[in-house]
Amino acid sequence: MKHWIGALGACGLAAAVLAAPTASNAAVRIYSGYDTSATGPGDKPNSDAARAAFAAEIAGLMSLVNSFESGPTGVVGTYDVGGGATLTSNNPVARPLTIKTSPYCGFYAECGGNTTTGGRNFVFISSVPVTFTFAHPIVAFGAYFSGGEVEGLKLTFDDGTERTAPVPALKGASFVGFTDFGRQITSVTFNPGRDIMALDDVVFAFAPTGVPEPSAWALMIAGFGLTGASLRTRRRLRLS
Ligand SMILES: [Ca+2]
Ligand SMILES: [Ca+2]
Repeated sequence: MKHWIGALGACGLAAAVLAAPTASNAAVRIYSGYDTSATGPGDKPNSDAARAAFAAEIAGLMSLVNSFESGPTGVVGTYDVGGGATLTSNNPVARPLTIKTSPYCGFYAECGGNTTTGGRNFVFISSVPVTFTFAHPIVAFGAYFSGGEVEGLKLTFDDGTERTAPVPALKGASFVGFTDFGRQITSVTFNPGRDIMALDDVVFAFAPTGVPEPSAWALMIAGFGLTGASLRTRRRLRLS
């Protein structure tokens, strides 16, 4: 879901944008956790712990979450992720981008690739890479992946470098995220190899210099604010 907020959240985010990353963070860091026997969105503690650690590191930056619950489903071609970000298939003719709805039990241990508590939708990935393109550069990216049977998850950045997260072959659920505060990242490609998988609950944080001009904030910030509130709520829920 792309979130809408009130004025309070917007104020908090406007302040948060001013917080620059620290020098100690200027390196690639990968966060990953996996749960081989995940049975549903609420049954993936290792993945959730990885996401919590990732969320804590980007807490000072403007960020956005999309759980694919409020957009179109079925074959969608290009998906508007929000914040100037889009998601497309690298082979849109043979394997156009498709949003599926759980339950879909063909390839996922949890009987559906949705990892959103209370949600149903997820990105279906079948043997063709998918690419996120960011009009406003990002410095952090993460998502839940389900049904993976390839050894390691490969993420390619816009400069051609590739990161492989140490996630083993499994059919359960995993979270993979990275921060790279030293670069401006304008695209991230996820290559599933020959696998059929799912992707859901993507989260990314904008580079401070990539944030839109203040004049555009009034239009854009409404989509960002509850993201932070949502992350804080999740953390509170985990602590309780
Ligand atoms: Ca979802
Ligand atoms: Ca699979």
